[in-house]
Amino acid sequence: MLLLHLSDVDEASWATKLRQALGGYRVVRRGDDFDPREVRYMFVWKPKADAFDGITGLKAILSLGAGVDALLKHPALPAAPIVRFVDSDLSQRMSDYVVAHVTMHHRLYTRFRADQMARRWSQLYPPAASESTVGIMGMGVLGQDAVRRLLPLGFDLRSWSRTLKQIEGVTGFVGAAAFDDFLAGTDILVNLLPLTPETAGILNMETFRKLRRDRLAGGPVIVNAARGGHQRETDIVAALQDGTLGAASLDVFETEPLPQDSPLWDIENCYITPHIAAISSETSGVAYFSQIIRDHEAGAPLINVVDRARGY
Ligand code: NDP
Ligand code: OXD
Repeated sequence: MLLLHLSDVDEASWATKLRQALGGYRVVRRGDDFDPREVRYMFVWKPKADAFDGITGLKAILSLGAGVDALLKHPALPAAPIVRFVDSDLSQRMSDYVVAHVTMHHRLYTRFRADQMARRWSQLYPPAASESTVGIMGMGVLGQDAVRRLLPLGFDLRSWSRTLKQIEGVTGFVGAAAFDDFLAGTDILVNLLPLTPETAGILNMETFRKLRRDRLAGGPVIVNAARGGHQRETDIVAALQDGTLGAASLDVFETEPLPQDSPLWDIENCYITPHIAAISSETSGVAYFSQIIRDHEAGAPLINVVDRARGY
């Protein structure tokens, strides 16, 4: 039996489609009449505190989110393996966001928009893409897709990850010891890390001060599409105001929705989107998770299992 516990999405629609995809396999929702001891799979997004009450026979927890940081903090999380969402549609959407914001900042959008508003004709040539370095933190599923999309645009690319990823055309930096070198040559810093104790708060003033300053007019830029817990918003506000950063694109926030009184709303060179960089598609999600259940029921091992010790 599969139990859905999805918040903030259309759970009824997911249930209908999963029932169709899984044929005779029983799919239930909270409020249905079922014995929790018979639940073998749970499909979750933002599960409530009591989500796992009475569930004793789980084979796997299926996470609608690619990021599992919040799930791992659930106080009653069962020990069953967690399968996270890995999907080419999700990767494509995230890369769309990354490419849009990287190219916008590379072409000095903030500066020329301000000039237009002031009816100012002021020529300034942005560096060529090949002279501009995009540094991507996190070279997993999303980071690798992002570099695949950025490479043909001609950017100089560098990556930072825990273990070395050898990708043609991308200079790889590994671990804490190489972090400063990675930052020193980066003009546009893109964050696609998972939120873990090691990566929490990584987008802070100390990090911003280490970025390359002499390439992009206005200063280096950050693009955060991973988690709000990666950023120190008071530092971002200060860095945007004192010129340590030329601009920031933020899709995620320490508190979501971003509070009305956050100073970030009013900062001209801060580009805010409401955690929409990449949504998990119902169509591909249903295909992905139903296949996982079918395969696992037929004896195949689970795929894309979260390493709880690593935190992602
Ligand atoms: P992956 O698990 O595939 O990749 C994580 C990458 O981060 C890996 O390259 C890993 O290194 C690296 N990493 C982890 N810890 C460290 C560390 N301490 N130091 C250096 N590198 C580290 O994740 P995804 O690419 O699938 O997703 C990344 C995040 O994107 C998710 O966790 C989620 O928070 C966020 N997200 C945001 C969305 C949005 O709409 N805004 C939508 C979907 C996801 P290594 O390769 O060596 O293991
Ligand atoms: C995710 C997200 O982790 O949407 O999938 O943030």
